[in-house]
Amino acid sequence: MKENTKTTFASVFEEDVYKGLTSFPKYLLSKYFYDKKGDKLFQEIMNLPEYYLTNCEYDILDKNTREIAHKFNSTNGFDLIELGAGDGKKTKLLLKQLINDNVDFTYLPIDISQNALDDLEASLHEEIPGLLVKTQQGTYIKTLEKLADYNSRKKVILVLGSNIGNLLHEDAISFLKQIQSAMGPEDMLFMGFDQKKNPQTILDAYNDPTGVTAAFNKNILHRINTELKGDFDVDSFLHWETYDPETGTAKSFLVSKIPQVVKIKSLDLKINFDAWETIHTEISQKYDDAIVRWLAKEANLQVTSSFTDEKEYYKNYIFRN
Ligand code: AVI
Repeated sequence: MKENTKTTFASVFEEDVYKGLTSFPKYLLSKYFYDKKGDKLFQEIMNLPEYYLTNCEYDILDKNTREIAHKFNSTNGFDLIELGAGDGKKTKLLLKQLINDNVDFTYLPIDISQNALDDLEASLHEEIPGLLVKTQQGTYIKTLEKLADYNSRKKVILVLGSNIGNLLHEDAISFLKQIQSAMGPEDMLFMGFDQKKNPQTILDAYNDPTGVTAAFNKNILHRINTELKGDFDVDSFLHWETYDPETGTAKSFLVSKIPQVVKIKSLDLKINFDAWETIHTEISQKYDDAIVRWLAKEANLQVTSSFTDEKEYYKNYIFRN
């Protein structure tokens, strides 16, 4: 097998894995956590007591449903567009309020997973009769391009779960800019940002004692084994989390406990690992008002209001043009 010479790839996944594992230091992209097993593990993470993000955001939406629904409403009705809708548990709080208030709106949940959308649509029909739903399957980027077409009436764009935290600031700004360019003067962006807090609380959220987060992180190696014919000995890697309270950046790593050589057949690649060498797999950025305002300014957006939970662990901000 040759080393580091491949230039043609059968898929973007192949290319990204090749690039990441032939770089120094090694890395893999966190978007590849999410195959069927990864989706399931992430659902489990969201139910962990240590993973406070989900409960905090649920509380924020639960305690402020009326006020938020009121801010979203407009005389000519609106389209509520959710990027990365998932199971919609938190959004249902808002949807129920809007239906109870007889508001004229259509819910457009967007997700990469058609399965997730089908399940969501079925549960919405059952739980919230009368709700107008138009699901859209696709990546954020592709769908954002389409968003500009929904120009007939006010758009409210929802991005929950602090998903933006998995992007470096530079990429977060590009993401916000893309949303901004699809927004008219009446439109709103409602987005969740996990906040800086006691570093131990953050470390615990990403390093649960039951090992679900470790399994989630290691799932990327299982994916390489099954999809790219790799031979990672997954148990010889350690899940490791760091948090830098100065930058607010939590980072996940997989650390090789032994010196080893891993082969990936589909990539015609052999990768050498020294003992304790790392693969960086994810960032989960934590924010404060100053960082959020800076990101907004860079993307030509303005923060017009925000909502937080009792402990101020998490915040949802409303942005406008
Ligand atoms: C999806 N995303 C916001 C999660 C996070 O908190 O960064 C993914 C995750 N990684 C480990 N635990 C949860």
